[in-house]
Amino acid sequence: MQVLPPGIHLIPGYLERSQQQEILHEIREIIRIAPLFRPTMPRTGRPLSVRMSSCGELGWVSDKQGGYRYQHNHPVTALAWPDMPQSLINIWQELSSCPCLPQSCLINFYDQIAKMGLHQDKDEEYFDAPIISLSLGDTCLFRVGSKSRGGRTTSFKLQSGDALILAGASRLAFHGVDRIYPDTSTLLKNGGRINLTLRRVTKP
Ligand code: MD3
Ligand code: FE
Repeated sequence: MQVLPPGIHLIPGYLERSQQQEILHEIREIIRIAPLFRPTMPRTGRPLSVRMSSCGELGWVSDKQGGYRYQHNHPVTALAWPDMPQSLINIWQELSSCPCLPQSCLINFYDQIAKMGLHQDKDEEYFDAPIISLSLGDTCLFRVGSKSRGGRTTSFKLQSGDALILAGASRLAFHGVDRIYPDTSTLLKNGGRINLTLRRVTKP
């Protein structure tokens, strides 16, 4: 059993296989309306290896000109983001211990070679609510550190169906995804990993 930094709670196997399949079906419907896009880094314009979409009232986007931000519309189609499925709202209410509603579900898609460098999630204007993360598909190696860059880090695997709660002292910790382990799940027919992060963005 691994000791996680304060405020991080891992619930291995939180979602049963049938629930994972139901959520995956809902995410596929969302992506049909709001296709995965590849965000680019502020200033450099360098593309991320992760492709993204969102549902809920706000979605996270990034590009060379505008930088990291939440906005009401998809950056390519300009349509409003699809509604957040009730199944995800229910999970937020079960795990978040926050009376507020989630405003955004960021959908990250990793192919076999995608990764995400160490970063902080600080584009929200409200940090009192936790972030709830759900993993679907191939296993990844996840890494979390402290609020300052360069501190000690802890690594652990996230598997399909796992839930992670990021609250309190860990809410502003540096974190990233070092690698995807190919062919470790049969949930996604073409492999890869989907991570969903449920978020409160504005002050309730
Ligand atoms: C720890 N996603 O979307 S989820 C992100 O697996 C992001 O796709 C990763 O980092 C992924 O911003 C990690 C778990 C996670 C999410 C937010 C955190 C861990 C966190 C915020 C603070 C500390
Ligand atoms: Fe993050």
